[in-house]
Amino acid sequence: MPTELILNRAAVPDNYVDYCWQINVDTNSDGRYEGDLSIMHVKEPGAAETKTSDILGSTDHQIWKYSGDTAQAIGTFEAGIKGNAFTFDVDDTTVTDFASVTSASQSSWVLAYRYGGFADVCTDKWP
Ligand SMILES: [Ca+2]
Repeated sequence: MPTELILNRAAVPDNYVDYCWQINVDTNSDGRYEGDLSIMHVKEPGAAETKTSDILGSTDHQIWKYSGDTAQAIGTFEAGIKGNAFTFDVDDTTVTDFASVTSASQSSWVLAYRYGGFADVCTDKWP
C-alpha cells in the first residue's frame, strides 16, 4: 500500500480509471461474476495531476451489479485501510445476494493502475 498516490497523470485520458482495487463476486458459485466492489479513481476531464495521501477520500467506493455486458452501481460500502491492506465492509442487507458468499472461492481480486491510454494499464488478478 503506497502512502501517496499520483492522481490524474497527464498521460491518462479524461474519464479513464487511473486506479482500481476490486473484488469480483460470484454469488451463486457458477464460475461467473454477478458483481463487484471497487475502490476506484477516474480522471475527471481537465483534472490536474496531483499527489495525495488521502487515498480513501480521493476514491469512489461502489458496489456494481452486472447484467449482460453492463454494470450498474447499486450502492456504496465502507472502505478502510488497515495496516497494508484495504478493507471492504459491506452490509449484506444492502446487497442480499452477497449473503450467499461464504467461501473465498466465490471471489477474485483485481488491481489496476493506468499510466497512459487504453492499453497502458498494469493489472494484477488473484487467483
Ligand atoms: Ca455466478
